Amino acid sequence: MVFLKGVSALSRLRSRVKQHSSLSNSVRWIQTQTSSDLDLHSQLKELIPEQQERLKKIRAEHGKVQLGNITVDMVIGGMRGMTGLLWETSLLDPDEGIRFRGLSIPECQKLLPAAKPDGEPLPEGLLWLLLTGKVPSKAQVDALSQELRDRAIVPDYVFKAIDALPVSAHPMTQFATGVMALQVQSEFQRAYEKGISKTKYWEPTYEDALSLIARVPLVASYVYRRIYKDGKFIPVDDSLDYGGNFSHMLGFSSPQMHELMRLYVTIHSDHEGGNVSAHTGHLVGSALSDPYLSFAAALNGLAGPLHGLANQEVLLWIKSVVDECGENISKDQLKDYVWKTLNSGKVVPGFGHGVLRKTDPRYMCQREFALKHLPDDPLFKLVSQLYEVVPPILTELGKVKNPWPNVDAHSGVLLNYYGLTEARYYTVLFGVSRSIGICSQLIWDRALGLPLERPKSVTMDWLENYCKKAKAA
Ligand code: NMX
Ligand code: MLT
Repeated sequence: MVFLKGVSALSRLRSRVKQHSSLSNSVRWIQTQTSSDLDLHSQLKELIPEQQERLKKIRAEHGKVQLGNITVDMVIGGMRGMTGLLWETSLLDPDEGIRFRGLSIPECQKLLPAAKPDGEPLPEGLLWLLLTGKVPSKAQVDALSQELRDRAIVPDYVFKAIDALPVSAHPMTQFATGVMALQVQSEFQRAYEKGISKTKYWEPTYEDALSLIARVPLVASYVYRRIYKDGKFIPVDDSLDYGGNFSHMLGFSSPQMHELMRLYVTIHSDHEGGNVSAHTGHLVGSALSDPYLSFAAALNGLAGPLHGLANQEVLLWIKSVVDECGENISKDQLKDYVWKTLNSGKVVPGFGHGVLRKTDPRYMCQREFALKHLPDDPLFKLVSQLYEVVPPILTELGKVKNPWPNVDAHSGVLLNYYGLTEARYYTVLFGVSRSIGICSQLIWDRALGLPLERPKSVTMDWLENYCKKAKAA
C-alpha cells in the first residue's frame, strides 16, 4: 500500500511535469536548433519525404511486377510464403534469421551503443536504427533515453483499470488492459477529432508511438509487482537506461540482469511484418486506429501459445521435465519425455517456426549469453540437451518444416537464473520489447500513407468451383 502511494505520487508529479509540456517542448526545440543530430523527430522529418518519393517511384515503375503465384495451399495454409505486406524496419531470411534495417543480431551487438564496454546493445539504439535506418551515436542514444524518460508518465487511472481485474488474471490480460487504458492519452485520436490533414498523420503517430514505448515498462512492472510481490511497487530510476530501468522496476538490480534485459528487449523487438503480433498491429493501424489501440490488439495475438506465450510454455514444460525426471536426466529419458508430449497431441514448445528453417539467431545469442554467464546452470544444461534431442525427433515426425529451436526455447532459463522465475509473466516481457518494432513501423505506415488493409477471402465452394473450371480450361 505504501508503495502504491509512492507510484501515485510519482505519477502525480509526472502529470505536473506534463502540464508544463509547452515548456518541455520548447526546451526540446532549442536543443534541436543547436544540435539537430541528437533529435530523432527532426531526423525522421528529413527522411520521410525522400522515402515517400521512393515508394511512389517503386509503384509507378514496378506496380504490375508479379511477386509470386497464390496457390490453394497458401489460402488454406495460413498464407505461408505469400508476400503481401510492406514492412520497413526488419526482414527475415529463412536460413539466416532476422536483420534489423539490414543488420544481423551479431552486427547489432557490435555496432549499436552499449551501456558499458563490450556490453549488450541498448534497446534505444535499436529503436533509432529501426526508425531511421542509421546506426546512432552514443550521444543520440543517450538523448533518446532521456526523451523516453521524459515521456514515461502513467496516469493513476491506468493502474486502477488493472486493479479492477482479479490478481489471478493472466499477466498478459492485465498488461493489455493497462495499454488500453493508456489509450485515453492518444494524441493521434485527439488530432484526428480536430480534423488533422492526412499529410500530417505521422506526427501524432510519432508522439503516441514514443510515449507508448516509454510507458509500457511502467505498466508491465506494475503488473509484475502487483501479482508476484504483494503490490510493493518500485519507482522509476531516472539514472538508468530503458532496459536497465525496466529490470530495476521489476525488482532485479544485478548488472548482469540489466544486461540480459537490454539484450532481451533488443532481440524480441521486431521480426518483420507477418508474425501474428506485428501483422495485427499493422492491420488494426491501417484502419487509422491509433498506436495504443493497434498495439493492444497486437498484444492479444502475442498472448497465444503458438506465438509469444510459447516462452511461458517452454519454461513450464522444462520444469515439468525436471519434476518428473530430476535435473540429471539422461538423453534417453529426455527422448521419451519429448515423445510423450507429442503422443499426447501437444507441440514441443520453443521448436519450429512459420518462416525460419534453421536455428533462430535469437536462440544462438541467448545461448552465447548463457555460455558466458551461467554455463553451469542445470536448466541451461537441459536446454542444451534439448537442442540435441528434439530436432531429430521432430524430423522423424515427417511433417515439421523446421525442427530447430526458436527464440522462446531459451529466454525462460536465463530469466529464471536471475530470479525472474514466474513463467506466466514472460510474454509480458516479449510484449514490452515488441512495442519498439510495431510502433516504429506504425510511424512509417502513416508517413508512407499505407492504405487500409483488406485482402480478399473466398469460401470452400468458391475454391472448388474455381479449381474445377481451371482444370477444364
Ligand atoms: N512440435 C510438434 N509439432 C510441430 C512443431 C513442434 N514444435 N512445430 C510444428 N509442428 C507440426 C505442426 O503442428 C503441424 O502439424 P499438423 O499438420 O498436424 O497441424 C506440422 O508440424 C507442420 O507445421 P509447420 O508448417 O512446420 O509449422 P507452422 O508454420 O504451421 O507453425 C509454429 C509454426 C511455430 C506455430 C509451430 O512450429 C509450433 O507450434 N511450435 C511450437 C510453439 C512455438 O514454439 N511457438 C513459438 C514461435 C515463435 N514465436 O515466438 O512466436
Ligand atoms: C516472432 O518473433 O514474431 C516469432 O518468431 C514468430 C514469427 O516470426 O512468425
